[in-house]
Amino acid sequence: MIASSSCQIMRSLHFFIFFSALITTYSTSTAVEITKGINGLDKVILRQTQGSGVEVYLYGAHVTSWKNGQGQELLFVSSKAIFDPPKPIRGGIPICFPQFSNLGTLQSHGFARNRLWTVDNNPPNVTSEVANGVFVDLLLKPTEEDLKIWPHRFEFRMRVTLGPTGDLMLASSIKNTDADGKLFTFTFAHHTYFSVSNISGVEVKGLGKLDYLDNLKNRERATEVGDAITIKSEFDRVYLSTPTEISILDQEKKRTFVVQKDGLPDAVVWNPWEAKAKTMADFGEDEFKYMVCVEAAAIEKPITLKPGEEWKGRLQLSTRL
Ligand code: TA6
Repeated sequence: MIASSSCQIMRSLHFFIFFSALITTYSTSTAVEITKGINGLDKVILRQTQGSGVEVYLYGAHVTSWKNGQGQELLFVSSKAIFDPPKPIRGGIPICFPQFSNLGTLQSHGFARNRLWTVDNNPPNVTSEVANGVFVDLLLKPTEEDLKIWPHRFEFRMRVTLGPTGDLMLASSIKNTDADGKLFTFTFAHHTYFSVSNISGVEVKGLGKLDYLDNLKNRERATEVGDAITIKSEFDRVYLSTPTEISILDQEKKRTFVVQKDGLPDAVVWNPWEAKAKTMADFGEDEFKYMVCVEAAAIEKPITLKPGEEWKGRLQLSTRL
């Protein structure tokens, strides 16, 4: 669709009005700001009065920073991360869609993480899901190029909300907007990289006694024997049908991350450890000690949407001492 110049002017005027209104509304206590990040890539910064903050790049709708009220960074981003499309950003919260890992014909983890999303300046509802929450809506629709590799029309809307106490919420809605009656099927993950003091002092809780697929053994199915998971070597497992709450204990910092999820039945736990870390150009050799991925996901049972149907998924991250 070729937009006329007056229509483009109107749209950017809308864009400007929406953003200045947003900044004005929130400038006293909380803030939403769009600015330039690394390599000039656009990013949105959300701030709360008590000092917490979130940064999300339009490139990949990729959250790259989540800070608590003391300004401490809670997410891991590699010192070697590349902010240069089409390379995905190593760290933060990449979105794996419409394919997790190599579960299909697309590139690893699909294409949503290396596409440019737009800010939705007419969000369906302007009420935050939490009182005094500050949010931004990001939108992804397939380009003609995308349709060549994945011939399905969809609308992916993700609302990034920072709550008044610093909780981070990612609410996703994916609609099948195909006019020709074609259904589609996808797998999904929020590939969250948590920043930890030292992996040797980390415990992941809530996945005990569950079945999992071991990605290091050709997705062989097995059952978790322990209650709390500790990681002492390369680790890459998809835990199936997990509880809606998982926690990650960082003993050294005496900090617990709480992962709450809806519509995302599975959870991936990943750490590349030493040898694999050395093979990753955008990852520091010893950085495996300072991160753990715990990924809210829908993998075992792919999601199928008929035209007009919508899937919703929700991730809420918080910390407790
Ligand atoms: O989520 C775990 C995983 O699928 C691992 O197998 C590993 O490949 C990791 O994701 C990173 O994938 P990436 O494509 O970002 O290098």
